[in-house]
Amino acid sequence: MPSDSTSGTTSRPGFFARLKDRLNIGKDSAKSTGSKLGGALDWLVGRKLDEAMIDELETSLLAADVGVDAAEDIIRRVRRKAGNRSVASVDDARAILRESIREILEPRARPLVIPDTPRPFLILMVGVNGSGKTTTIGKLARRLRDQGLKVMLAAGDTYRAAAIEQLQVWGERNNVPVITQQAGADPAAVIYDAFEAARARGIDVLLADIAGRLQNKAHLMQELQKVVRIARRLDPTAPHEVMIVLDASLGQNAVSQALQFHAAIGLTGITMTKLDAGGKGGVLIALAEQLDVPVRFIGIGEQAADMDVFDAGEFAAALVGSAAAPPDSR
Ligand SMILES: Nc1nc2c(ncn2[C@@H]2O[C@H](COP(=O)(O)OP(=O)(O)OP(=O)(O)O)[C@@H](O)[C@H]2O)c(=O)[nH]1
Ligand SMILES: [Mg+2]
Repeated sequence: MPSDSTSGTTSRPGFFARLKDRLNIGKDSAKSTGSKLGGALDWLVGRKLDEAMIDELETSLLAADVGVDAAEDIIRRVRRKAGNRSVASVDDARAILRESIREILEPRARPLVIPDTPRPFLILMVGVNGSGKTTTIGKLARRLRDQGLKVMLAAGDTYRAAAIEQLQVWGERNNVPVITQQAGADPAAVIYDAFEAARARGIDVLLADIAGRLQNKAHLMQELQKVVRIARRLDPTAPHEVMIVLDASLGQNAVSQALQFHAAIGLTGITMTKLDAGGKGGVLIALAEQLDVPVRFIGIGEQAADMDVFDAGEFAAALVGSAAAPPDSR
């Protein structure tokens, strides 16, 4: 039975190659500038780092959604690595940048591990509307099921009837049960009932979908807090994972969303979606810099296979447009 997908290893070797393509910063675009981080490094070659180069690097980092604080951190690291020597080649420049980025991301690359207890292991999926929560639940359900775990879904987004149907489609597609109530039902009650059903049926992992949009943000946060409170009546250690789903194409807004949800309910994991759809990727570096919450998965499309475990080295390489191997092993 495959058991790698909650471990640190990437199950599909081609995944990060596809990410690189979709971030559109591969070799072919090496001459372009702007968000194409790797392509902005040609000017470094054969020169020592000077202030004009640092300015240019900072501009390309900001264009890739890295954010001011993280850009400064990267530049500090690049300065330290480049030192006083001149940069030998584009590969050398990329390796320096890639390593600087990897160092920042590495502490956040902690995969989701489902331990043997408690059961059911409750995962709450949170985030603003349209970020990809329901899709991520579908992808994760398939992944966990493929590991041999018994999975159940709870349709806690009762705000729209279509949200319940969307979850049912994912359930049918992956052959996992979905607990629903009618639209307008209390989400905390849906999740409470689903938790009891999951316990009775010997389910390993219960994935709970929750609305991303309510009358206002305060109301949304109150609803989430209520869900947590009610779940704890059945298991004081629940929820066992509070995963925020963030749309990478929102850039720095994704970071402020994460900070707000973290302050309101306490996050234990992050999934970043839509890195294929306008998300520039640098936002993950800004997140890593500002929030000590593990990045679990990244999404590069709408299908079940379009999600994989986050890997700091592979991601940094895709972002910079270089091979992931260390320079001395090439
Ligand atoms: N391109 C791309 N599209 C994605 C990705 N993840 C989700 N989507 C699409 O984004 C749209 C919104 O996804 P949902 O999963 O419905 O988002 P949600 O957070 O559940 O939204 P609400 O239920 O409205 O709060 C859908 O059309 C998904 O197919 C991704 O990684 N890449
Ligand atoms: Mg949804």
